[in-house]
Amino acid sequence: MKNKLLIGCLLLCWSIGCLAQTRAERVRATRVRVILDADIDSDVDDVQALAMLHAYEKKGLIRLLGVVVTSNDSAAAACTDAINTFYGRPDLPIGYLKNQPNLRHFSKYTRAVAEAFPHSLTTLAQATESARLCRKLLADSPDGSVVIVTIGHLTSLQNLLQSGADEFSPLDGQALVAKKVKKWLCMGGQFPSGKEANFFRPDPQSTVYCLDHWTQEAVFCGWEVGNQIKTGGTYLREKLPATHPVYRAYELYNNFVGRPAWDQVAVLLLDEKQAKQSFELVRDGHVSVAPDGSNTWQTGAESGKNHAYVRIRAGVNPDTIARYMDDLVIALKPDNNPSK
Ligand SMILES: [Ca+2]
Repeated sequence: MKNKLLIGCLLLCWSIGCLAQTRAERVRATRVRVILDADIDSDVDDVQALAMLHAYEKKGLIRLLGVVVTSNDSAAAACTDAINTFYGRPDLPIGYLKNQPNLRHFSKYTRAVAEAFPHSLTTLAQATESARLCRKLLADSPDGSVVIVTIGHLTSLQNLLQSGADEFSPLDGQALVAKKVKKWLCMGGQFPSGKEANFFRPDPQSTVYCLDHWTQEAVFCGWEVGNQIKTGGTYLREKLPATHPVYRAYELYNNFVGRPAWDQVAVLLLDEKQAKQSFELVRDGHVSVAPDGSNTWQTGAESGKNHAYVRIRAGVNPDTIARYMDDLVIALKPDNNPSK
């Protein structure tokens, strides 16, 4: 009798454990899946943007599938791996825009961060070609489940759209994106018109191509939005330990003078509640890009495009948004229990 009771208890515990596990798996499966495409090199906002993504993953808002590094800085991929490893994601896939003729080291912080924090990606040969990694991550995802966040120039995204069928999917890049991607969040352009670096440097043709061939929803975070939001100043210096990669990156970049949060705006949009408090979306037109990378918001005309651009909501103090961004990074404790 005692044995039967014991077996019954064990079966009950096992069932409860299975139910809990199934619920956890369901929650993980329904999180927005995110691919970040960043140019972690000449500016430091990419670093905080990546840290915010790790924070959102720990909060259960997203599932970070991988990071594409669209940069010609030779230490950018290693720096990315070091940050991912710091946040308990040493195996997070990293893609790299390969075969760049002008590969060199020029960033103020990438090599130093890579040298100071453990990581396993030590040569670029270990990184997957960026478009190939995106194809694999998209093919492995449910339909309409992925958000691509670009916070650098658009060469890798163009390569994805131009890619052909492979062992991951029989679909070409444009069809694969149309099937798997829900939305593109893009730090790029200036609104309602202007000329911004991600769109014109070094590859404006890729911007024109991506805008022409993108069929899903696209939300643009223009230069003028992040330019009002300054993070990475003395507040971050006082709150983070000096042994933190975000601390080191901002210290090396400009010693905590503060820096506009251009890239972080695109990441913040993943937190719908916070995004609604901070921003509004203008949807009365579409983005058009000239061959030199300058852009204009065309209102009214029927374009068939599902575009929007971001504005700071009236009455919202940009410093409040900056504090939210810094606090996300400050509150995020590194651990070795990744939420995969
Ligand atoms: Ca960037």
